[in-house]
Amino acid sequence: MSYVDEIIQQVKEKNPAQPEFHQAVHEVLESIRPIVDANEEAFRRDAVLERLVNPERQIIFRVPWLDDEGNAHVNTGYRVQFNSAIGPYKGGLRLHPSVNIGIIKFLGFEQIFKNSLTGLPIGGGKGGSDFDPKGKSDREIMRFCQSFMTELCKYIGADTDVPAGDIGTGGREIGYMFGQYKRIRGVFEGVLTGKGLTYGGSLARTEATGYGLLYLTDELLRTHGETLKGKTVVVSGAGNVATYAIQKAQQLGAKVVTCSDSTGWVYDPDGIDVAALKEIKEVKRARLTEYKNYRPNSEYHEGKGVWTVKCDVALPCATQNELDIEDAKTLVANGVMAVCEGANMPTTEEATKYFQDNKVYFVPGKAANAGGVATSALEMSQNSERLSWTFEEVDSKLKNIMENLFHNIDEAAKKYGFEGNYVVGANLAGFEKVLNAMTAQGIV
Ligand code: NDP
Ligand code: 2IT
Repeated sequence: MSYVDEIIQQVKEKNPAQPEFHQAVHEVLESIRPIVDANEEAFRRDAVLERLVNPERQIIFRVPWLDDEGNAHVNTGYRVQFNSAIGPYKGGLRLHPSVNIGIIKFLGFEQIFKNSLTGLPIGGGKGGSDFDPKGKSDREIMRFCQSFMTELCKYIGADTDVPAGDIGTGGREIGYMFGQYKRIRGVFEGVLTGKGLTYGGSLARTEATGYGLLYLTDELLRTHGETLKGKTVVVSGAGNVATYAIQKAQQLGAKVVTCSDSTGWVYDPDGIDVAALKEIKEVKRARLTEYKNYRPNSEYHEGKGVWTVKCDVALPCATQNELDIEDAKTLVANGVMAVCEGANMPTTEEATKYFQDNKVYFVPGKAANAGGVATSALEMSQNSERLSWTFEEVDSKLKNIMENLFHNIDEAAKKYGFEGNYVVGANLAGFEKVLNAMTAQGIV
């Protein structure tokens, strides 16, 4: 059995009931076969793949907190410090009832290669909790965040591990966590990114993942002689990534006709009203059912359905495996030209292959959504030099990073004989740098 196949099997055996982690490992290891096969003996001797798929450290802890009635609740907290070959661990914190160790490991594993692709010095990590922020009061959120950080603060720091936001963790949660870190550790340092602007946050970090996704999508289309102007775009999600993806797509001349949350989806034939979306989601923290009150011409549907809408470009920006083979078939039948992932692993492996077989340009999340973490790294730089850059400065750096990133994965795909396969290109380019750093640092 080849080394790659052996490790894929080993990961499944040693990590049972972690299907998302298996999926992420499978996709990456399949892609890097050309490098592994060419170096099989040396890689086996140095256990390169075993070291790649086993996190450096996994921290699991109890998070007790009190609700507004004084009742105690217990959630589980996680931080997986996956790989620090190229820099301090970096990656978000997810707060969602579906969180478990397998989900955090899949996200942490993806983060290694994503962070490598940004070209910035950040290693891979991820964390979170099975806490459900929905329906909680502001004080309950604060008490949860404080309890979570009371334990997590022992393991993180500006030069060791720098968490940030992800699903369920936005500016409010980062603020409460930062306050508790500072209080316990007694240091004001850039230990988290996505901070508020009055205490070390970076301009454009809030917008960065969505904007970056569109800078990359625009560059992809231009490379193929197209632009976003006049294109119909379908977006899923209604959170941080989706909101700013919609905004930038509109600025670039596209018409975005959908968004969604976990209960339903909106079709707005006149184009999504971003101001209304922000008010519903960021201010009222309400459901998308409210959207119709702002836009009487729009439709609200229960359940899943954005992928049934005819479009040129599809941008999944909600969660993992939200776009399956049936969705892919519908999108292809409706003439989709490009699919770029704003979320992490939103497309199943079967659906991904279907897009590629049908000549749809497909860019995986670890490349397409890297603008968020890249801008987090820019926030770290600003914190280190105790300066703040202007919005334009950060935004232009972000644009540059995304354009370079796209050409790097395009080149890597060509170099190894997989022209146009951006999944393979992203995994190979991301892996090359991590491998180089791991090799130079010895067996650690
Ligand atoms: P938010 O919490 O701001 O928004 C998430 C959105 O996705 C919400 O509309 C939510 O609906 C929906 N959603 C979440 N889980 C599910 C589910 N299980 N089924 C259906 N819908 C769901 O998160 P973000 O926008 O920050 O993150 C979205 C995706 O982007 C995630 O995959 C994240 O890992 C990825 N990402 C985020 C980055 C960032 O900087 N924030 C950077 C790179 C990637 P509801 O409100 O009803 O739950
Ligand atoms: O998935 C991701 O890249 C994020 N949630 C952002 C991580 C970060 O450290 O900004």
